[in-house]
Amino acid sequence: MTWNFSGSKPHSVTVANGPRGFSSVYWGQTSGSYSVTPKVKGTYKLVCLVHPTTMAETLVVK
Ligand SMILES: [Cu+2]
Repeated sequence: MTWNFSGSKPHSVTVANGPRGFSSVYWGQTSGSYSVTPKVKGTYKLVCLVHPTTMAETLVVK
């Protein structure tokens, strides 16, 4: 999985709940990318720590 950051506002991608934790830089990035290869199956609830109430997604690793 790769997330690309662009634009003027910083964002992060962080596991809020799931079988394993991972996170990009918690204060957010405005450029570049973050990659992770989840090796543990399960459901990962992801949030942007800069915008936790409006930016979230679910990743299911089978
Ligand atoms: Cu954000």
